[in-house]
Amino acid sequence: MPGEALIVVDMQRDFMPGGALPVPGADGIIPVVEECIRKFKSRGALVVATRDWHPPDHMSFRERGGPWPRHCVRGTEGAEFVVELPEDAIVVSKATEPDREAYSGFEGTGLSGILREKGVVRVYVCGVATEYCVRATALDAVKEGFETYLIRDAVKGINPADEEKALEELQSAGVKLVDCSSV
Ligand code: VGL
Ligand code: ZN
Repeated sequence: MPGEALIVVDMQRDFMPGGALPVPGADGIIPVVEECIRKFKSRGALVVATRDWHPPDHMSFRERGGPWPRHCVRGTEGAEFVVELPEDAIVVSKATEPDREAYSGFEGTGLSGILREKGVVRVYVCGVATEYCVRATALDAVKEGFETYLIRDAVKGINPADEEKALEELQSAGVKLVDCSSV
């Protein structure tokens, strides 16, 4: 429906099993995410895909004292999308500056302006990782005033306990949980 956007968070090779920063089982949600994309596309919703798009010397990498192995370096194979996206999908690159981390797709990307300009009032979030970039993106969506849904069977976390905690926090913040089959 017009007024709706699906936000697909960081479905990139490095976050899949075998990648540089694997989210266990994340390849299992690929078909579900693709089904969501088809559904939303066919009902005229906007499809947004965020991507982690780091410079080679990003501050979040271990060699700079950060918490993560080097991942999703811009232009590399590891940063490529693993889901089929519609031609008119809006691609949002985040955490593109060496000295700044950004987990949220809204952070430093202009995404909220883009969505408002297109008349979006309701967003559905899916992708990885639930307790990092999905969490931050959904929380910012609420803060920006969008009616926010999280597609429970189309997200995956790194750590199950942290994922569960994030889902509870999101619900307290007003995010509603749905399944791909019920949207
Ligand atoms: C992410 C850790 C580091 C994510 C990105 O997409 O959730 N997690 N960079
Ligand atoms: Zn990252």
